[in-house]
Amino acid sequence: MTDASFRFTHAVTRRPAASITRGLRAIDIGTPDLATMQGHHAAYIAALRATGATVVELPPLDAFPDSVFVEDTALCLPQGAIIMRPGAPTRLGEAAEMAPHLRALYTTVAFITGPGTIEGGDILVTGREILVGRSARTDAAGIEELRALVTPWGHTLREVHTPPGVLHFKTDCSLLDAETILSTKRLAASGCFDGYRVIHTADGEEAAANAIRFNDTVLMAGGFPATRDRLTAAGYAVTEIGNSECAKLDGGMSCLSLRFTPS
Ligand code: CIR
Repeated sequence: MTDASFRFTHAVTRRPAASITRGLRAIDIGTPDLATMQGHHAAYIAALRATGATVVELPPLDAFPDSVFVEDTALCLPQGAIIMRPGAPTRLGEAAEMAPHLRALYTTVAFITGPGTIEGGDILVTGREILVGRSARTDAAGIEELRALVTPWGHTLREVHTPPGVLHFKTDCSLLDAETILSTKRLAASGCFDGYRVIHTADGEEAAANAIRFNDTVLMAGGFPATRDRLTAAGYAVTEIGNSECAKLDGGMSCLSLRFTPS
């Protein structure tokens, strides 16, 4: 068991672009407001920095409306970084934009070359394994290409399923410590976390499931008091961050950063 699943020296983020108003969304519940999102994004970065980590802020990429959601472009492991191959055609180019920044920080950078697709939002690294949810964005070929890369690095990859109608596996779950998962009841019911300690999101607060454990704090979206109280009662230090604008694009806490300790 290792703390490497939630202790990090670095995070990479990208500022939201003005084109965020054209970001992908499953259901249109309103257009995100750039200024409000910038404020939330700044608070998010401040919370990461408050843990002592180095946080890289990349400039906005107007050509890619969803590029603030950097998590989907790479998987960062202690042994190296792997550039993903997003399943959303409008997001494919974001991966190549991320590669040079990770090359500057990592000795080893590998690539998912296709034809399969895989996005970081479908990947949960725990203290003992890598869980990958098959979804509308992540297919069997993408998962197998990732498996071939991480197995020689000593990781065990387990394929699981993202609930129907849910964008990414991690839309519905987060790692709280090496052995503890925050999950919606609908996802945990699949049995994919059997053997872990699971804390459920409160009923009606399923959107709180996408949180991140980053060093000594758990960043979670504001507005979910019952789930927040469960986490604090379980002993976690919680930082709440506004997420109203990212939520309009199906984004949450994990999507906004790549978190790692480079090797
Ligand atoms: C998308 O549909 O790709 C973006 N609007 C949201 C991506 C959220 N990313 C994540 O959960 N890792």
